[in-house]
Amino acid sequence: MQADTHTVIEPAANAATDDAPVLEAAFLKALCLEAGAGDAGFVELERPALDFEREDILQVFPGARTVAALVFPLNPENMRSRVRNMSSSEFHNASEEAAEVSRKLLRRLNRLGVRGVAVPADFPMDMSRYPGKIWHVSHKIMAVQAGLGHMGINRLVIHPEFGNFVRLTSLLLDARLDAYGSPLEENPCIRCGLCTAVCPVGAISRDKPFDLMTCMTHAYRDNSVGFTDMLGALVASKDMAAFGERFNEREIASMWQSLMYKMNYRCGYCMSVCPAGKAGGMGYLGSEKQFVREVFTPLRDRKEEVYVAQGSPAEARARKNPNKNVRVVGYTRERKQ
Ligand code: B12
Ligand code: SF4
Ligand code: SF4
Repeated sequence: MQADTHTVIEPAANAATDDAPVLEAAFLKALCLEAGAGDAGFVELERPALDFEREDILQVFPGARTVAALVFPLNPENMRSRVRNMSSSEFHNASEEAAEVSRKLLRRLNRLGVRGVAVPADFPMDMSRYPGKIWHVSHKIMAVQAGLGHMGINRLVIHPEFGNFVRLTSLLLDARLDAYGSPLEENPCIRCGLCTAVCPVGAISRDKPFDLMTCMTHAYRDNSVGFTDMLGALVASKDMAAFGERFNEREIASMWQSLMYKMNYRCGYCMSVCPAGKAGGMGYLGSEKQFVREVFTPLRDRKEEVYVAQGSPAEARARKNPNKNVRVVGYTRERKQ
């Protein structure tokens, strides 16, 4: 369908109870794909599954009536590479792509009389709420509700075609649509357990909730938590040698890079090893054995620093792997490593 052959449906022709502009869902989806999204789906704001999300969404845009969930495929081989800046840069590039496409879409929709807000895929977030919930829209929930995929055991949304290799974002629109998406009947997760096995700190398990703090302590070391730790170490260290015990040269360089450029993700292995979905399936490279040898094992055995809280189950898990240099974090504690 040509995206520019349809415009707004007259509100009177629809069941809408207010004077919101009404769009055809098929038209809006075509517009999203034409603008560069890999996939798109839509959710009405009053859906009960959004009860917990609605207040924050209305804070962002009081006129919001519809959420357009957008999917931007990531290149799987960047995400699987053991040279991890390949995956960090792919994340950032996809976020920029998502922002550009969202802005383009809003300009087009504005000409049709539809207003909206483009929500960032990730950062910047609302630091006035730190250390609380600094994001206002949970893109994973929007994508699931729009029928674009389901969360797997790794808590990432797996799209049937692109696997979990997707950047997600959302547009909040004041229009209503003639039809909305609904969650897919099947979850693409094949419950292979590779994500639980590769996580260096044991943040993912089949039967327990995702351990946000454990993941954040390690994967987001070069974010605000690690930065605060670094400031604490600076204040508490009597000289450069003492500071060097807390932050080695490699760690300082990594933090510098995050501050100067964009955040360096320390991990994301649970995404790298996921073989679900069509794009993930290609990861088996013809054979599960080969996939484990070429993707899973190099990440599991990668020599690297791993960040954990003292005495935590994450510390015990990380210490079992001889390839990991376990670093106990927290500037309030005395420690030697
Ligand atoms: C906060 C956040 C994080 C946090 C928490 C992760 C999480 N599971 O929520 C941390 C810092 C740990 C994190 C890490 C990562 N993230 Co992140 N993150 C977000 C953010 C900002 C919000 C996520 C969210 O909506 N959480 C709330 C709900 C939906 O999450 P949940 O999975 O249900 O988990 C929660 C519940 O289990 C709850 N919970 C835990 N225990 C209990 C117990 C009870 C009783 C209850 C009720 C709830 C509960 O706490 C969990 C955390 O909030 C989004 C961007 C956005 N604005 O949406 C990106 C996002 C989810 N992140 C993303 C990615 C890629 C990552 C990383 C791979 C980054 C990296 N390279 O390290 C890792 C992967 C970690 C993982 N396996 O989930 C992508 C996911 C893409 C996809 N395919 O789904 C997103 C969507 C960014 C984007 N635009 O693409 N992230
Ligand atoms: S790695 Fe396996 S178990 Fe984990 S989310 Fe992907 S398919 Fe599911
Ligand atoms: S990003 Fe790393 S630390 Fe966080 S859950 Fe995934 S594998 Fe574990």
